[in-house]
Amino acid sequence: MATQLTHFQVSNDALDDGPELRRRIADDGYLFIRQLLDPQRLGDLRLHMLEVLRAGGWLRTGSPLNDGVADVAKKCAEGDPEYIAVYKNIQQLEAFHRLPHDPTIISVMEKIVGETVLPHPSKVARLWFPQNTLHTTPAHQDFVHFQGAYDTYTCWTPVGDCPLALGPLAVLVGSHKSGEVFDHHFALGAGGLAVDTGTLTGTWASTDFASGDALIFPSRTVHQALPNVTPDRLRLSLDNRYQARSQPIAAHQLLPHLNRASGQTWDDIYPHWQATDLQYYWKNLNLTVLPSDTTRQDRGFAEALELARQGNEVARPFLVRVVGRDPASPQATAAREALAALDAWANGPRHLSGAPGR
Ligand SMILES: O=C(O)CCC(=O)C(=O)O
Ligand SMILES: [Fe+2]
Repeated sequence: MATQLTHFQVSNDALDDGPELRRRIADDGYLFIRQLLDPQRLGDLRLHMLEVLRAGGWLRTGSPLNDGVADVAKKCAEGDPEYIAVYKNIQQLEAFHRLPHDPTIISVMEKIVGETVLPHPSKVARLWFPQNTLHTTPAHQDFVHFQGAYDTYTCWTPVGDCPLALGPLAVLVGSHKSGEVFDHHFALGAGGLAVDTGTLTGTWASTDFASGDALIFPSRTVHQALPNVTPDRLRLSLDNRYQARSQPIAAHQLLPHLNRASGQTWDDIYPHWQATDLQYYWKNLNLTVLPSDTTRQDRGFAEALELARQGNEVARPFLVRVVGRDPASPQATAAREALAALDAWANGPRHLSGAPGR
């Protein structure tokens, strides 16, 4: 990331002006809106989420719930089995699925896409530990993960205040403009794929977020998280996706987030809810559903294996995670072999032919 970080332009003045919102997002690749969401509603969701984290043992014993003070001994990252175990309980929260349907967000999204909007059924929370900056979300374009239509928009919002030190999202201003989906390569952090920002020009922008502030960007804007450099605070956030209902959506966006790792289905989630109006709300909408494409994810996995075989430590936490998640899977077998090769390098590269320094 460039050392220079500018502050977002605030777009509250244009909230009622669809053409102006579209012009700004087309120019800059993002919209930043202060207090789009009711902080009280987010505050309630925050407490529900923190209760789940406390039950999962993630919070420091005796600390005030709302402070979100982590027990750093429990730190884990998205995709780790310990993370998935707690995340499944977040996914069961009805308020977590309801908030992204808030009329104020829908109304802004409708102005941006110019027609009836579809909030993606897959709803996403991020629960980022402090002292875990190796796993900060790397620079990427959302299209590689969410696919479907290019005109899919992410709305990122912290659940609670998120000053720069807690690691909010940053965007590379104007990076959507080439229209390209850039090459992505294996990296740690959410999504596991990063774009090489060395080849991109532009200015990074972010800001201190207050609870209720929202960042909206289209699927080809390059963005990343800033590191959570607080000593002990968890960063909680939501990132949900929206598109015109008439546009195609990828099949995996109709399933619970991280279901491939968690095995969680909607039928596991819905029994915990009071209301039924948002259950399977997309079923009768006659959507165009595209098959999911895992080519980039498969290539990232192959790169991680290759890095380990070459003695590069960077992929170790990822490969350990793959083994821990489903030890009987073919991916776990490949990951175990690559980890054995990595251990051989670590324990005595001098004894291996072709080792560095020979
Ligand atoms: O919150 C994060 O760290 C990642 C979020 C992200 O990449 C997104 O909202 O698209
Ligand atoms: Fe993203």
